[in-house]
Amino acid sequence: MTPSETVLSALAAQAIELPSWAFGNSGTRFKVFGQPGTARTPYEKVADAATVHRYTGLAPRVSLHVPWDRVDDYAALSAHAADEGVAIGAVNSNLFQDDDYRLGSLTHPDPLVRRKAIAHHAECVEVMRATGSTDLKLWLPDGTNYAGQDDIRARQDRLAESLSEIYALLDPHMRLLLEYKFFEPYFYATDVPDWGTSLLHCLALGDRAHVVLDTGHHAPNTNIEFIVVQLLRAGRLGAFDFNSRNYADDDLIVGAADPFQLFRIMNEIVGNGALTGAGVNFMLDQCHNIEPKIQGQIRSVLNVQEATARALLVDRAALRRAQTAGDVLGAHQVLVDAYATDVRPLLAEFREARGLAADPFAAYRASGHDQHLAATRVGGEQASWGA
Ligand code: PSV
Ligand code: MN
Repeated sequence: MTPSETVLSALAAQAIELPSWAFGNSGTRFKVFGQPGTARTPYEKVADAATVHRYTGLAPRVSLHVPWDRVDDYAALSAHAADEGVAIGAVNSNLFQDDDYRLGSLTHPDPLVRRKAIAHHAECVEVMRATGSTDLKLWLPDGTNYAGQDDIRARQDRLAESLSEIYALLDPHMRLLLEYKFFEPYFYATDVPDWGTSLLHCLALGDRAHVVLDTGHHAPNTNIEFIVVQLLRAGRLGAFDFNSRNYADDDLIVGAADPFQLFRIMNEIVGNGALTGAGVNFMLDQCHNIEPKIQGQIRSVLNVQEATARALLVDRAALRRAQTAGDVLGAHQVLVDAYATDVRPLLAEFREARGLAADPFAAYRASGHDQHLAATRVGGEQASWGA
């Protein structure tokens, strides 16, 4: 294969998983804004995700969040996804919206609350069986606000025990993905604050437990690509939750705040051969509070594709030579050259060769689909974060 054939075949294999919740209304603790045409049911969220895939060819799966996406018949939801041309991806449990979880979920001092939180995962595993999903994704809001509020060590022990019960619920082909976040909603001690804590629990669970790296879940200036390399090296990078942050867990469009960071992450993915076949699920975890949702998701997957194309253009032989020679700025320049390349013409050609629009974002905006949804999705209740 010529170098450009290698780039094109890598791009052709790329897959990004969309979050169902990106298609419902969302907001901040100040306000949730409704938008005309917002999906009202999990079926409509899946249809919107499929629209993103039809325009971009990049998003063949959609993650569910339970109970937000609770339906009577998950097999029917899965069949609907297949009819629309996509599949159900990861199933996210929800441990952050129940009164019982005020003092924690899987770490709660009361065994009855822990039991309830574990049982919720049995429901999620049933959803996985019915939909063909293979990834069970957990994020714990658990933590404490005050020194002495609870025993830090005991919480870790309870967490390990709860996780092992959940892990035992999985079928042999299923994985457990454990996300970390350094703060919020509690601020003194978070029970899974970082990749190291998540990794320790995953290592104790077994080889089907992997870490989820949400790009919005780090302190400012954290070197995320370093974490990517560490987890790849350990064989435990299970997934990304891609988004952008300016200040906190902003959940903005991936690549919007810092496209160079996204490039640096994808550079490590490509350089370490993890774009495909390494078990990394490239998911988005975003909310579109003020921008149109389908357009926001199209923009997002195209941003990831552009960053990937640039990463694929890095001259790795030249990079290695410069690194070996100790040529500090020469090595840096190799990366900057790839990052500065305008990959839009290459991607336009690539898409057209696959029967897609050269510019899927512009094509979608011109299609009138948003207006069609606004005119036809009337009545009922729009889906919303937390509903
Ligand atoms: C928590 O902030 C998180 O990143 C987890 O992935 C949740 O499931 C998701 O956000 C909810 O939007
Ligand atoms: Mn996340």
